[in-house]
Amino acid sequence: MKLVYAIVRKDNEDEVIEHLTMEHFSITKLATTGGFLRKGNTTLLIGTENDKVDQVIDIIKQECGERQKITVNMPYMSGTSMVNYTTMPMAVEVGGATIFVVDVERYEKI
Ligand code: 2BA
Repeated sequence: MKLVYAIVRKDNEDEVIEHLTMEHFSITKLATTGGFLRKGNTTLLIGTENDKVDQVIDIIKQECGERQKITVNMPYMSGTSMVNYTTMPMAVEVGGATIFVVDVERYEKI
């Protein structure tokens, strides 16, 4: 058995959850925040048999779309004599999903 952690954009969560549910996968949805952009994203936990992991990843790929570059204004501190916060435009890739697959040592429903 495997546990799939999929970090997806909020924009895509409904489609991913709907598609996975239709294919009879069980999901737990967590509201999470990306450490870099400090924006809300969604982490899905999907426990499944080893031979179904590829199907889960295919569904996530279908529903999350391509990665694309966006420009964000990142705050940074400039100046030495006094604290002066300003912003700096930076290209960041968003879209798609970040997926971790881990082994499940034990699985029980009590
Ligand atoms: P965030 O941490 O908010 O990152 C958003 C996007 O910013 C990332 O997209 C990446 O393109 C860029 N980015 C992240 N850290 C960066 C850095 N130190 N320098 C420059 N650019 C950086 P994704 O890679 O698609 O990640 C989307 C979200 O997935 C992340 O949101 C984070 O919540 C999670 N994530 C990605 N990789 C992870 C990892 N190795 N471990 C844990 N969570 C991860």
